[in-house]
Amino acid sequence: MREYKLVVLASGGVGKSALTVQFVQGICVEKYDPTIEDSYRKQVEADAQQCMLEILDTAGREQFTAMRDLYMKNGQGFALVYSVTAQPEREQILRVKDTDDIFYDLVRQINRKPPVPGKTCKKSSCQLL
Ligand SMILES: Nc1nc2c(ncn2[C@@H]2O[C@H](COP(=O)(O)OP(=O)(O)OP(=O)(O)O)[C@@H](O)[C@H]2O)c(=O)[nH]1
Ligand SMILES: [Mg+2]
Repeated sequence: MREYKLVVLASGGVGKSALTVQFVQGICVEKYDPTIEDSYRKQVEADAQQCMLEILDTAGREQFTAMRDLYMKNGQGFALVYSVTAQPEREQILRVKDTDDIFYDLVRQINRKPPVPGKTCKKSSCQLL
């Protein structure tokens, strides 16, 4: 089974852990407990195949961000999270895309761009490394 290394990134307190735990465990975490680093595994069917997601929920707070270079090197797909409040576009995007789950989309994006041995994308705008 193919494994996908997904990394959830953002500044502190915007909801990375809440988003990740909601996806992996289906529960809503209301308590704010700043993350140092948590990793989760979840088997899902995405892009018509069974796959194992390894999701790294990272630290947003500055004092816990020493490992950033390492998980950026090892990760394949990155979910950049930001806080959205009262944005009418958000509702429109969810309606048009008919989706609420970014992790399936990351798997699709990784599948579309298989890694080329010896080549690394250096573009700052490139999400798949
Ligand atoms: N109302 C509301 N609260 C949210 C939402 N997402 C997260 N929260 C709350 O915001 C607080 C911070 O959420 P976390 O998921 O812990 O934030 P984080 O980005 O993981 O923070 P760090 O681990 O410090 O980087 C928690 O109390 C959550 O319950 C949301 O979509 N709506
Ligand atoms: Mg967190």
